[in-house]
Amino acid sequence: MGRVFSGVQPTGNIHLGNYLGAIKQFVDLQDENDCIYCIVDLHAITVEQDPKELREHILDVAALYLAVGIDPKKSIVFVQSKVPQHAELGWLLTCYSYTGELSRMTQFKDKGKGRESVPTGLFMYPTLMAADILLYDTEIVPVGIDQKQHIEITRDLCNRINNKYGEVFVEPDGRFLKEGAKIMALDDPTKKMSKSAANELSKIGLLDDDAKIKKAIMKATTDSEGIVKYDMDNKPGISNLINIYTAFSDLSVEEIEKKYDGVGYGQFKKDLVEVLINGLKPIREKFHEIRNSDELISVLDDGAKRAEAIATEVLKRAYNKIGLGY
Ligand code: AQP
Repeated sequence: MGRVFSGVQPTGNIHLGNYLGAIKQFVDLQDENDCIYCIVDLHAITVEQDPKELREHILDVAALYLAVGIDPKKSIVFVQSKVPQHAELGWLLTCYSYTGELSRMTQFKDKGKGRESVPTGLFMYPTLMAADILLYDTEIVPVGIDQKQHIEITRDLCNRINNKYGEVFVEPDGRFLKEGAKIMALDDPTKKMSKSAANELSKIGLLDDDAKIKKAIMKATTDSEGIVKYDMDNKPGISNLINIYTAFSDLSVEEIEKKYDGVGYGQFKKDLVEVLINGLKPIREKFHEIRNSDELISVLDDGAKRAEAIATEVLKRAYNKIGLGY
């Protein structure tokens, strides 16, 4: 049994990458561990957000957490901005971080690309993420492989402070799924699937309707070979689709290759559409049941209370060791 923490930004329709890379693990971990799952709205404002949409997206992510199977009786589910200790510890960690290491973060470089000046919040994203994790004495952080660098800087900050002041924080570790952990954009399989991508057909949201799922898969970029074979380096498009197929069916990669040997991409894609529609339908139905219920708000209120109780103790420990306050 270990302490698990992770979060998702309420920045849009949660897609297959968020689900298969991260959220599916959240559900798997909750029976054996002490899990805390957050909707990280303070992270969302590192890029521009419409206030009304942001509020909607916060509740959407919360409802999706429950719809995919996170059980609030087993796990704490809450919204980051409801627990002020995240921002407090974020500031503290900022004081122990260096501009050099923060400027090497690929997410910062990607999101700031081509801009003369970027919001400071985008630059300090990793120290707030480190605070989210360290605030709960977290041992395991289930995230997509794209977050590896952020986990490393969290560990560095943890060790830097522990080496200076004694045992302040628990050192966390990332939990990444190996095979197929990163789901790529459907229109360009060299880029990761992303909520903020402009092309709607680059992604499939867990709440997308059947017609959109069909259109995105049928138009997904593959190659001209027509051979259903897993080879991420040379055939990233079809390999990405195989990853999605295997995650939503009982078939292994080898079984899928065998099933479509000599058949071509057309039938493969048609079957994948069916597999996805069947896999996402129950999630969508559950989501609509929960989304506007009072139950959702009471789960979040209760989660924030339970999270704050833990966060208060850890922050107090950090302040005492560092000599803050009196
Ligand atoms: N394409 C992906 N494949 C696998 N895992 C992914 N994750 C994101 N994209 C993929 C994982 O989903 C979790 C939640 O992500 P997030 O919302 O905190 O931020 P993100 O990584 O920045 O996700 P997006 O979709 O790309 O959002 P935007 O466009 O808003 O920045 C994380 O564990 C992440 O690893």
